[in-house]
Amino acid sequence: MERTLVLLKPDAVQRRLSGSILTRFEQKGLKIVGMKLVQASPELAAKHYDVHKERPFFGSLVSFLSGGPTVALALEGREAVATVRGMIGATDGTKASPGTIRGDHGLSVQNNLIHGSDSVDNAHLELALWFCPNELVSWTPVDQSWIG
Ligand code: D4T
Repeated sequence: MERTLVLLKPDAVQRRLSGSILTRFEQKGLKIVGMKLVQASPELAAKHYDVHKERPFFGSLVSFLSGGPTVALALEGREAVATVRGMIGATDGTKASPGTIRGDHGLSVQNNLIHGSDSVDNAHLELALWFCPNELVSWTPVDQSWIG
């Protein structure tokens, strides 16, 4: 079982899409093991996007992610990292396939609604950045054996 970090970014929250996006993950069979509403500080947003700190869009990206509330999710399941990335779709909403979250809901590159960790190693780092260990809950859904 893998765990991955998902962020419903401020545009998803502002556009009242949090519930419908979360429903997709629940219906897929992914298990919520952490969930909270966070007003990210610019410092947290900058740490999250540290890999992009030399890029020209970094300042604007940090302002965007710290510009409103974000829903932080820790999701668990088999191949959770790749599964979530597939459900999210390409970075640019105009390139994201129909049926993906970005493909169904946006045209923007920066305001692209959602983040999902891109590797198991990054998932570990990002979960530690957004959640304290005691905020993650290990539990067994009653239908687990039917989900796989
Ligand atoms: P995240 O990290 O938010 O899940 O997005 P992706 O994994 O799909 O894309 P990314 O790391 O390449 O980009 C991170 C973040 O930067 C924004 N962005 C990206 C932007 O504002 N301008 C740009 O030109 C690019 C490439 C969008 C997502």
